[in-house]
Amino acid sequence: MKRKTLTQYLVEQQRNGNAVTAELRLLLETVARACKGIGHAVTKGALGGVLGSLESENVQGEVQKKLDVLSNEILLEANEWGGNLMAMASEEMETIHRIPNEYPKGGYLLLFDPLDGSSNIDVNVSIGTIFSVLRAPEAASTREVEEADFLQPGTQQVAAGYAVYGPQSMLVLTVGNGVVGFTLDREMGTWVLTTESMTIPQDTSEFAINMSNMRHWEGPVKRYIDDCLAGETGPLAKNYNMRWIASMVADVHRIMTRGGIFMYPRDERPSGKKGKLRLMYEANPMSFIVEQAGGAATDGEQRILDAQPNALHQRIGVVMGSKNEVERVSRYHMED
Ligand code: P6P
Repeated sequence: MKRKTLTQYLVEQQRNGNAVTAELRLLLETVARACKGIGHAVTKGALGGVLGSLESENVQGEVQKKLDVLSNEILLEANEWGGNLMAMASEEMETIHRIPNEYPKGGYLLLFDPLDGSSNIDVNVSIGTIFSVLRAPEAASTREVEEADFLQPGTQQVAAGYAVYGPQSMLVLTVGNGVVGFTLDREMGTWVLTTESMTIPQDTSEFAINMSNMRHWEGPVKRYIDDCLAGETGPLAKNYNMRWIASMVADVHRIMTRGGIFMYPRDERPSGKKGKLRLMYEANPMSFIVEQAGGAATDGEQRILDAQPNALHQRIGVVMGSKNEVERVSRYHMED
């Protein structure tokens, strides 16, 4: 059976009159090509001299890994000249990156976490790239694009995706018409369609959370996890399993594949009041993908995609995955 390539899928979406314009198709093909480049650097590991940390810190105050910076550069260089973007924003850059004047500009804004799960790079555990596409506001075509132009709710995304660099390299994408999964054919260097329609089971018995933060959680989260741990004799009347890879892309990809609930809730620490994960280039793209696959994504109570951003690098609590389980967690918050 001849499988479709990413280009064939995007051309079909363009012909079906979905939100995919020729400009968006070219943008997504460019991002996918850049993810191949990042995956290649990741796979080389020590042979590529790219493991380990730099002396520098990113805007989040996190020590930057060599691959963080390299991945960011790969995405910037790949997307600067294409003519489909007004600007880019990245976890690794404090301010937005405007398209240099020597290049043509286009109608989209690209946001990304170039290499999510960096703490796993040096220990050979799956990591990934997360990206989100917004339309640039009309007004930005007659003036210089500003950070405020990026501060759109997640419902405004026209596309979102992630690449996961694991035993297979996979690209998972939505353009608002369901979720598709591509596997990298390394011999041909092609993203090949391997899952026509990714859907998340509505129910689950598997939760993902960093248990070492338990003493900092708010009451509803503590009660929910306690009830999960109580198993079949407890109020939820079923035994739960637990996973935590500490790489959002890998944890969410597992949930996209077999269901589950991923939680990085806000907590009672001063540093945790807003949560750990970033809204614009982690929570929003992953929420768009999860919802398009029939799942749900909240900050524990409110739908993430409805959140009105007020800062490019703002954080948010994240609870996402199997719809009925996410709604269960919301009920724990309502009881509070
Ligand atoms: P912790 C990786 O640094 C990340 O941003 C997500 O990919 C991941 O889910 C989370 O942080 C892991 O955080 O506190 O468990 O190391």
